[in-house]
Amino acid sequence: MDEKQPMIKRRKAWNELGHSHFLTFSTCRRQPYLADDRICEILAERINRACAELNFAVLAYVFMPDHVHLLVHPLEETYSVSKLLQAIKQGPSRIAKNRGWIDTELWEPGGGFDRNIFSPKVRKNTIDYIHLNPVRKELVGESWSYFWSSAKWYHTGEEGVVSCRHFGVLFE
Ligand code: NI
Repeated sequence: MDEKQPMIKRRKAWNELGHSHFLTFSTCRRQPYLADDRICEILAERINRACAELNFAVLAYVFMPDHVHLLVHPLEETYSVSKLLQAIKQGPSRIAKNRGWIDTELWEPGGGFDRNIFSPKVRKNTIDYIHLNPVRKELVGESWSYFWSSAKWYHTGEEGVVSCRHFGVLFE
């Protein structure tokens, strides 16, 4: 997360066709729970499933050890970001606790942040921002060598753990 990035609390955001949503949510007390690949795998699977069921496309994502950035685009006029977040977050938390991988909740209480994105330029900048997270934290030298992100897919076309889509019209 970058405090300089202006964000709107989720309850103040609104749903509107044509907007992408830049979602950010953190682990409980910013514990590095997502350094555990087992939890990341479950999270990726839940994102794929929730987006398919609720008709969202993922434009970009990164799983950092203590937070997640997800840029999604609703494919239907009526949609609920809070339902999407619930569908994404509940399962991994329950499973990680049941299996004894973590001893608190997985996620920080509250919805995190949801920023509406209107313009192609901001959408593109947001994708770059997401992909550069692991570089800024010096986890990797190049964004596309980070496993838990869509940077590699953007760079090489090789499918990552979360299925992403590109819509040219959103960037024109
Ligand atoms: Ni971040």
